[in-house]
This record gives sequence, structure tokens and C-alpha cells, in this order.
Amino acid sequence: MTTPAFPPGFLWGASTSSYQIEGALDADGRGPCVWDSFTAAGRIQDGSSAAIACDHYHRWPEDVALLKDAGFNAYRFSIAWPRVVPDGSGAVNQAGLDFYDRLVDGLLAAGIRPMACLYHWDLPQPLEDAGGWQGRGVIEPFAAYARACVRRLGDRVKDWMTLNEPNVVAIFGYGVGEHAPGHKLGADGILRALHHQNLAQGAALRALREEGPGLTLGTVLNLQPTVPDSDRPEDVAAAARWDAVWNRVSLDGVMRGTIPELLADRMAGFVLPGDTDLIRFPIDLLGINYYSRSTMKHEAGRPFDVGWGEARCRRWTGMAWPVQPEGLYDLLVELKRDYGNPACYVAENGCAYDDVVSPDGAIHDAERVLFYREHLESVAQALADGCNVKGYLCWSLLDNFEWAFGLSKRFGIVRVDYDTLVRTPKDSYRFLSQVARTGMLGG
Ligand code: PNW
Repeated sequence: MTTPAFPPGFLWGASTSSYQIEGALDADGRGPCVWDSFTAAGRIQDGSSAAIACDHYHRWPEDVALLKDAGFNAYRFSIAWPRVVPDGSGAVNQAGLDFYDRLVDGLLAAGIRPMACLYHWDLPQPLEDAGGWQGRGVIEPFAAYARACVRRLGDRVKDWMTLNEPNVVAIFGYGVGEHAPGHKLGADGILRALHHQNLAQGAALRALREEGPGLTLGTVLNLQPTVPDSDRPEDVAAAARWDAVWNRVSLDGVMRGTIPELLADRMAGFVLPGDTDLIRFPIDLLGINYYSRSTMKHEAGRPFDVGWGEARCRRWTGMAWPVQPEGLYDLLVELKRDYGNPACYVAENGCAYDDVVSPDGAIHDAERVLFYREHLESVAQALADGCNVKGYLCWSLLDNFEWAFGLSKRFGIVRVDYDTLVRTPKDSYRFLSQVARTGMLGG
């Protein structure tokens, strides 16, 4: 096959997040965040912490070189709110921004487009202490923080993403307590956290637009096409509820300024007049994190009476997540059909496996290579069918701190030895590098 599957100018690269790779949690005036507290409370399954993680804070030149050597032209990173505004609101710590200033200059010098995400889960602890995403107290501080970032970096960073996966924050952080800040507030807590993130995002997008009229603004949503576990009516209804919670509150909020019908009554108690006008915003670029579909069933006693069913899939990853590359195609086609074919990019897609290091030090991660190949085939097919996909960034550049799983789950295309901090590119790194260079998937 000689036809390029991917157009010239397509964005190729990797994503990371501040808390998962930086380490240096006490450096240069950084304040505490909810994941520091969650870790200190003993909530990380393997007992590890992000205190050092990949030491990216000090080793970033090496990581920029890895991106460059791969032939990537884009990189999504996140800015740590507690570095920039250590108390969450109030004084801006320019020393915290100095780090991103250096990183951005390094990326640009390497010919890599920096795509900055403002909130990848490191909520400043003082804001959580004041109610966190359960209330409105976070809205103005988030907009002020966004403004501080764009004032410092907006001359060089053209792509700004507000949130990363507000649904995962709401469900795991406030609903079931498996992520920081660890609350088990059930359905009501989930919907409040979703709504207040939507509002904070709306305020931040307006601040960013004011400061930088020509910037590319967007958000990053984890979208999972939702299917019922069986065709029993209660499972079909459960899947529809989950779709509303997982996908639609965020997606319909920003794209349409609407609240899903199925949830309107439950949200009426805290949605105020004018809220949906603030939440709706004409974004320029939608980031999509795709890992799998959701197969859901009726299960009494869980939030929204929804539980996970048995996914039908090709294989399973090391997270026991189903491998369902067709779901990515379905999702892109649905966005084209139902949401006006928005400019979008895959902002995360990847898998964890228990990588084996060969005697010669190489990592032949064939399962991960296959995962990427199959998902890229879905993206290529969606492009061929007219979907407005601008790029593909894998998750993740480096093995890193996988939240409640700690350092034990490895998502990187580059291995990190946590004793020596030595980085070793895996076969998957070479695979993605070749696709990025040629624009073709090869045989
Ligand atoms: C995303 N789920 O998290 C995050 O954006 C990354 O920080 C993370 O490392 C990556 O995906 C891999 O987990 C998710 O349970 C966490 O469906 C949980 C889920 C999905 C995404």
C-alpha cells in the first residue's frame, strides 16, 4: 500500500501530565495538592508515591530529546496548578511558571508544538479544603490561574486545553473515592463535580480568549461509546444513564450548552439560571482520550444503579481493560454525525502491560505495538470517512505514576527504571516513530 493513511501536517506525539512525571513536589514554592494528601493517607496500592516519579522536572531536556528523536511534532503536557498558584487562589508564583517556560522553549527549539493542559487532577489542597469541585469556590480561582498561565506562556504556546477527563475526576474522586480527594458521595457528588468543572472551564475559556484572541482553545474529554450488557430493558436503561453521566454532561455542556434530559431533575438543585450559557463555548479543538467502550448493566446500590458488565473484546490490557479499537472509530464517526464534525485529536490512547526487559535491555512490547496499530487503523478509517481528526497523541511518553496504582502500571512507550531513572525506548516507541515519519501504518 502506497497511499498515506494520514495527511501531511497531522499531529503526532505523546501526552503526559505534571503529577505523573515531574516529581520535585517541594521545588520552587509549589503548594500541596489533593494527590499529595491521598498518597500520604496510604491510598496508593503499591505504596509508591509521585515524589520523584520520572524526575521530569530535572530531566526534561532528555524527554524533549526523546520526542524529537521519535520524529514527533506535538506534545501535550499539563501545568501543575499548585506550582503556579501555591494556595490555589491568590498570589502567582512565577518560579513555578519558570519551569514551563524552560520546557516550552525546549520544545519549540526541537520543532515540537507544545499543547498545554491546565488541569490534570492536581487540585490545590486549600481549594479542596474549601469544598473542591462540590461547590462554586473553584470557578474564579481556575479562571485566574488560566489567565496567569497564558499571560506568561501564550506568546509561545498556541494550544490550550482546560480540563483533562472531568468525568474521571467526578466519578473516581468524588463518587466512589478511588482517586483523590477520595470522597464517596455517590451520584449527587458526581453530578456536582461535573457541573462545577464545566463552569470553571467556561470561565477559564473566556479568560483565555480575552488574553489570546488567536489561540486554539479546547478541552480533553474521556469519551467511551456505551453499550448495554444485554438487551434487557433495565440494562439498556442503565447504559443510557451511564452515557449521560460519563459522556454527555461534559460533551453536551461545552458543545451545545445543554444538560442531558435523563439527568435534568437530579441536577436541578444546583444548576442556576445562566449556568449553561457560561458552560457552552465555541472551542477550536476537542481532545479525546480513548481507552475502550463502556459495557454497562443495571446494578442496584451503585451510583445511578449502574455497574460494569462483561465487555466483548479482542483481548485485555494489563489494567484488565478491554481492547476495542472499533469503539474509537465509532466515537469519531458519532462526533462527525451528531456534533458537527468538530476539529478534534486523540489526546490519549494507550495501554499498560507488564513489560519484560530482555537480557540485552530491550523491551519488545509486542502487545502494545498491536494495540497502537489497531487503534491507528480506526483513526485512518475515520479520516477516510471524513472525520476531522487533526492528530494522534499516545498515552504515554514515559512509564509514570498511574494514580491509585502507583508506579506499578506501565503505560509508556519509553521504559523508566525507577531506581536509576534511565529511560529506554520500547518497540512501541519505534513503531509510533515510524508511523509519524511516514504517515503510513505499513504492513
Ligand atoms: C486517564 N477508567 O485516566 C488519564 O488521563 C491519565 O492520567 C491516566 O494515566 C490514563 O488515562 C491511564 O489510566 C483514566 O477507569 C483513569 O476508565 C481511569 C479510567 C480512564 C482513564
